[in-house]
Amino acid sequence: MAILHILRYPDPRLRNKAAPVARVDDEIRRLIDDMLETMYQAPGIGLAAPQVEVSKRVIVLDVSEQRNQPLALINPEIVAQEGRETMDEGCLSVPGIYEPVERAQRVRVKALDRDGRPFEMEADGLLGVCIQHEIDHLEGRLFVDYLTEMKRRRIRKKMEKLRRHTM
Ligand code: GNR
Ligand code: NI
Repeated sequence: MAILHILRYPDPRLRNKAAPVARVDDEIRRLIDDMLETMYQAPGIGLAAPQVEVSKRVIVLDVSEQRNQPLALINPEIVAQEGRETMDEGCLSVPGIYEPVERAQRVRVKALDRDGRPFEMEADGLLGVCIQHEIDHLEGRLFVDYLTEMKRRRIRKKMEKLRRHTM
């Protein structure tokens, strides 16, 4: 297993639309394991492949208290949603920033598991938010896109300044 490098906003590579996985093979399973290890050590509750420079439709999640319920979704699609709810969000690609974002309160998601088998699940609460946040990454969308232009500008400046200090 390996810890992967996480891209930071405003890196343009975070804006690419990720490609569907054509075949779930050992290479994809290795990617999932590396993404889980990277997510746990960050620490985060989710991670999308584009954040680690892999432009494929793969996401991992674990919102459990004990950090022992890893989930991997390949080619995930939201097939139904209901309600609206606002929760504070953060992102490993936008470290240190937490802002309220409104999303669907509940989603039904279709995906492939790590054996390539299709499954469906419903999610609300933190898991529901996280799944929507990760699927956004696959589309090149970030949670800051839901904020006002003024807030996004401020965050971008802060990230650019932070980068200059750490280089
Ligand atoms: O670790 C994360 N926490 C989080 C908190 C609220 C809403 C969404 C998230 S996802 C984030 C990890 C991440 O950046 N995934 O893309
Ligand atoms: Ni994120």
